Formats: sequence, C-alpha cells, structure tokens
Amino acid sequence: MTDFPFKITKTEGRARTGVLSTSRGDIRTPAFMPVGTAGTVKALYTSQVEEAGADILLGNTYHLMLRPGSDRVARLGGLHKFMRWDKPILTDSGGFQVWSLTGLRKMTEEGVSFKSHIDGSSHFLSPERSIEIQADHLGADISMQLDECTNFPATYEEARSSMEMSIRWGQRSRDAFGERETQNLFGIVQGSTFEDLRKQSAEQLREIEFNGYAIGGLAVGEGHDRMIEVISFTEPHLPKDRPRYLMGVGKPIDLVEAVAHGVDMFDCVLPTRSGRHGQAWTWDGPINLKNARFIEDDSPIDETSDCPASRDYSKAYLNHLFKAGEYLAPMLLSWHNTAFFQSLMSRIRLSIEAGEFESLRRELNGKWRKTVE
Ligand code: PRF
Repeated sequence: MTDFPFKITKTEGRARTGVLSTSRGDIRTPAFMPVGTAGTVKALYTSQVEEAGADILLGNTYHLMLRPGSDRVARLGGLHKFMRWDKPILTDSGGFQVWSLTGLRKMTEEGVSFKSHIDGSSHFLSPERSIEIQADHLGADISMQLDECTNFPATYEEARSSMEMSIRWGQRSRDAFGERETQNLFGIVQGSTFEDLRKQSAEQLREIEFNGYAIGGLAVGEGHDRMIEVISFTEPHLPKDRPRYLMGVGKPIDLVEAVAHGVDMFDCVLPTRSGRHGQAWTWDGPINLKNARFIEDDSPIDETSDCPASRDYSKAYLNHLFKAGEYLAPMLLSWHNTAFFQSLMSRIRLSIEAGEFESLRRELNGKWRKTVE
C-alpha cells in the first residue's frame, strides 16, 4: 500500500490523538468529517466549512454517479475542483446509500443492482466500479471498499453471510485499487452485534491490508450502549497504527464515547440536517430554535464561539427566520452546528494531548447522557 503516515502523538486509555497526512493536507484526529453528499455541504460555502475547522469532507459515490454522473465530474476536473474544496475528501462506496435510499435493489455476489431514487433509472455497482468512480472519476483521497451494511436486527447466519460477502468485496476492491501514489483505501468491518463475526471480519481485512479500517453496520437501530459495546469488542482486533473510522456517527455523546474506545474518524449528516430543522447543538445539549421560548430571547447560541452564526445572531432572530421560512435560517444553523462539532473535536484532541480527556468525558457525559437513545 502507499505510504499513509498516521502519527499518534498522545494516547489516554484507548483514546488517541494524532495527525493523518495526505497529499492534500493533514487531518487532525480524532476528526469529524462534514457530509458533502451531492458535492456540497448543504447550505454552506466550502470556505465556511474550512473556517469552522474541518480538515476533510465526505462525498458520496451513490449520489454523484446518479447526478451529475461521475464521468462528468471527471471531465470537469474531479470533485475537489468541481466543488471548490482543495483539502482531503473521503468518499463512501455507495452500498450503504443503496441500502438506505432505494426500495428496489438486488444484491448478488457480483454487486448490487438498484433503481435511482431520483428518476427510477437502473444502475449497477460492483466493488471494481465503485473504486473506478471514487478514485479515478471523483479523485477521492480516501476511497471506501464496497460493502453490505447488514440489516438490524439480523440472525447470526444472516450477519455471517453478509459479513463474508463484504470481505470478498473488500478483496476485490483492494485488487481493483492496486498501488497508488497519493490515494488511499479503507476496508469496512461488518458483523452486526456478534463479537466473533466482528473479530473475524477485522482479522481478515487486516490480512488484505488497507490504509485504514472503518467500523460499519452501526447506528442502524441498535442504540448507543449496544453500539459502544460493539466498538469496544471490535477495536482490539484493529491495527493500532492505522486510523479507525466509525461510519455515519453521530451525536456529540456518541463521538465522545467512541473516541474513548479508540475511534479516530467520524462522519454524520446530523449537524447540517438538524440545522435545517431548527435544532442547535450546544455545550448544554440540543435546543430547538423554533420553540416559542426563544421568541424574545436576545442572547446568541454561544457568545464565546468564534463562529459568527453562533455568536452574532440572537435566538429570537433565528426563531423568526425559521418561522418565516427564510433561507438564512438553515444556513445560519448549519453553520453553527458545523462549527460546534468541529470545536467539540478540537476540545477532544486538546484534552487527550493534555491528559485530561477522562475529565472532559465525565463532564460531557454529565450534561449529555440524557441525549442517548
Ligand atoms: N457502510 C458504508 N457506509 C456507511 C455505513 C456502512 O455500514 C454506515 C453505517 N451506519 C454509514 N455509512 N459503506
């Protein structure tokens, strides 16, 4: 595999902080990747995402292959140029989005056939095709293997055969990826909530050799405590010197607890999606700006923040914008939430560096425990 330097500078218990280096810049870990599904972090300029402190964005194979078409993005110079973001991009392989967004799909050993949620047209994704789209067309700095996100709940047999197919797809993704100078490929551990399947999945992926290892198949209805338990028994089987990425997670409390169990990277639509619906994440927990109690609240969401959306606009103004259906409402709140998630990651990194992560974890659990499912 290519050289993909990951330098861990400090650990505290199982929590780690460090720097992952790519040809497009460094990623400080633990890192939260804002989601730029369709070539945009919804309602934000890339400059705002960068100023908020994000070192890397997530893009989606599934959405971009359907619209505008990944070959078109390639002809236009690749995803970084297309969306005006010159820092690293990680792309998801498409399997999960097919699983969650399309009703009609057919899985075979070869790959997955599905109908577009946009216009019903037929498409096919195989491990090889997904790598071509991510690495060759979009130009991702980190591509993900094609996998199958196992349904939850699953019987042991269902989880086993699904996990085993993901391993075979992992090998095919790895073969299709080959050796590349500046691009990287991550494998994805599956196995539902079964400890021996997670162990087997992690061990077999390690043998294939990836630049990093994701934990997939979580945050699909198992709940916070179960999710953390699965991370806890999976982590010892992942190589210490490679980044671990928990896919599609999560709430601030999930991030803190997953870091405590050895996770280095995250992505989630939560900051932007909840921002579009009036929900602001704060150090005291989530609040909904549409709530009548904010009608004449002249205070900002967070006067100590250096994000203008958090510091310079009153809750009363945001309440008004949401009620009036103004475009600025989701723009400001997506901005605030994106900056909040980045400041949380920054506080986590600094606390691990200072040997104070456990005390931060206790403090945040005290405030946020009630937000777990
Ligand atoms: N696989 C992939 N992407 C994902 C997941 C997965 O299991 C999840 C699970 N929450 C989110 N995104 N490829």
